Amino acid sequence: MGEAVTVSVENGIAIVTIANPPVNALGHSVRSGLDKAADRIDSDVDIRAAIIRADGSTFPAGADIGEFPNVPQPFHGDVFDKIEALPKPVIAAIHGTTLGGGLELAMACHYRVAADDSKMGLPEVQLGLLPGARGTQRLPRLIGAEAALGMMLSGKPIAAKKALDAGLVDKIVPQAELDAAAIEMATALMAKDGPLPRASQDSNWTEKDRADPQLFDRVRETHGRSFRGVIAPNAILTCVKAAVELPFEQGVEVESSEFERLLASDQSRALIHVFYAMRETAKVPGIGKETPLVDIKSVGIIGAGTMGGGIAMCFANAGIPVKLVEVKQDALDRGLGVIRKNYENTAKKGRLTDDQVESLMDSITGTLAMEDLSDVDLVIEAVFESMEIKEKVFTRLDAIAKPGAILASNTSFLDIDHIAAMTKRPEMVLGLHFFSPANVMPLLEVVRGEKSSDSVIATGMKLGKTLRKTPVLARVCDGFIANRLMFPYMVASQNMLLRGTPMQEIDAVMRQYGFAMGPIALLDLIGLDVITFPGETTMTGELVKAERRGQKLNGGFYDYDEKRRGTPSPAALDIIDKVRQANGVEAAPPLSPDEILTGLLYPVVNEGAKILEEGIALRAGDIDVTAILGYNWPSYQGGPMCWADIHGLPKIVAGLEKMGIEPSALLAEKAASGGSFT
Ligand code: 3H9
Repeated sequence: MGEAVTVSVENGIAIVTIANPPVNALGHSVRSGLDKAADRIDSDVDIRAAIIRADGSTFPAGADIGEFPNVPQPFHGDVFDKIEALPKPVIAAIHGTTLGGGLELAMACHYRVAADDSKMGLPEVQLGLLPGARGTQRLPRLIGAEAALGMMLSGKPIAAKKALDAGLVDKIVPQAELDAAAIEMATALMAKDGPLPRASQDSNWTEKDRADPQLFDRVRETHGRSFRGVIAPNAILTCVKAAVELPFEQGVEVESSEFERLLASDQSRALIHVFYAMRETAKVPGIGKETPLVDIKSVGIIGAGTMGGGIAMCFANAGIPVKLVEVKQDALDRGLGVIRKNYENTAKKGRLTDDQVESLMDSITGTLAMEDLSDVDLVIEAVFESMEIKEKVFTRLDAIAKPGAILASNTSFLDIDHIAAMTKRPEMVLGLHFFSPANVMPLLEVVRGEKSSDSVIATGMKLGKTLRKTPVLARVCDGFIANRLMFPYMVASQNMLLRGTPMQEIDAVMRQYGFAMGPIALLDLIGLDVITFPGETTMTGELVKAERRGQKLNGGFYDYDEKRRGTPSPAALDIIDKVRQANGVEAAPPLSPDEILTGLLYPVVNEGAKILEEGIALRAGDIDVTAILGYNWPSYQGGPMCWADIHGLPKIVAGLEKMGIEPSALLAEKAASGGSFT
């Protein structure tokens, strides 16, 4: 491996090149290299200007996250300050995705020239952090506190053109001309005398911002949602206030202490875990670049209901033509109608043109003949969840599909191995479990049957990426990872309700934890009929019998007003009471918020441990990702397994035992040995 930072001098210009693949993260070697380069630029009389650039796909995409939670040394901010203090002009030549510490480095340079297709951002908030290398102090001075807060609170990058308009960069040029443009700029600057522009000393914006007393209230209002549950946004606000009100050096002190506080927090530990876990799911031991893939150029989908239709949209969106099969014309028409309506709604919001809607619809062909699937590369079955029906579908499909075609089921809990056994090609069968609505939800569970080939699994995982979803590999079991994991949560919440804890209290505790809605409201949203078998005498079964199907029809546990705000339904409370009596359950005093939280979450952690122990999931991080992407588990809690580690495994084992639930062997072992899941 070469040096992470090299310096060459040509015609009085020092060209400082960063080379630290894959994203030129500002790890120790890069920071030390930049520190030495700054010393050389300062002391070498032959150097009259400098350019900082990067090899590879991007200017640094940030600090090296792997060094956290330690405070890295030498500290980024100190190195950047040294660069800004240089008496010779320093130009940052920016390309790719210049993020976090990378943008902070660029802001410490005196000038910035950027490739016109590059992006710049400060995504630290997504890691539970803030831009801790003077970013909260330099950005408000360059583009104003309001725009700076917009970037820091959303964490979203902006395009080069917008950066130019905002005053964040001085010039944009086509990527191919970037180096030449930087050299041209340096040459012109060498001939010029006068003070260098230093962001830390720029007071234009701070003076304006000080004269705008409503600024921070306005920002709080505009970005209200970003503040929910998380601590980093308030810390960012504190730092930017300091940037507006205090001299740079004092602002830096505020930033450093806030950064270190966040770095030591559970939230950043959880979010950094999620960052790595999201990227790790795609890695499957034994499957690599050499594993042959099946080329998926066309797809068949059986069933044009909610799931089938949503899956068809995923493929159409990815530019892969779809044949959509139904048994009856009216069901097919209905399915295609729903798809069209979804696309038209997107067009109404301005996110598709009318022509795009037509061309997407053209890529989905409806048919009543399964025989039409004889030439597609992949078939996904999305029919009613009955093994009897699936047996018939797969037996027939096997006879129709061409040799080498992959046959997948979208079942959410049925046995993939049993389904595969209906065919003469079990090695070509797998589960592709989408979450509803399939065109929106970002998770894809790829379910590996006993006989699924490596090539089929590799193709399934790749498909996740093609469809812009995060693929997670699961083995066969009832409910795979996400649904199996959350089943105890749903059961526990209903037991609490049955024993007399009010529904609104159960839901409030879980909202407080960070879920968008609590488990009881979630049941109403999913639809009580969807989760209940006909004739069931459970609470949900009795509610369905009373024609209460949830939000969509007559309310469920809650009654809903026209704004979909729920209040506990007296009719539902009556039904709960009857079910309680019929089952001989005694009402107990309502549980405390802590008892609700642990009563709902400990069983999930226990199930997660079993999923891991049985090899259903490859790693604890995969379980966390399925919970976050499939069930909107708050990412700042890290998912159930990371949360368990932070919360304390011995406490969870003791709590489970008190509830009369046997802790899984893996959980008990980890708790006893001081181990952790993540
Ligand atoms: C920060 O800067 C704090 C400072 O304010 C203050 C300091 C005091 N570090 O995503 P990909 C790895 S906080 C270490 O698949 P893409 C990644 O894990 C940082 N590793 O590629 C993966 O490894 P592997 C603020 C990193 O092309 C590989 O690179 N910056 C980092 O889809 C490829 O990543 C961010 O939060 C990193 N900073 O997307 C930016 N970044 O191959 C985070 C990536 O072993 N990064 N890796 O799985 C990104 O958003 C995307 O990676 C990026 C490329 C858009 C750059």
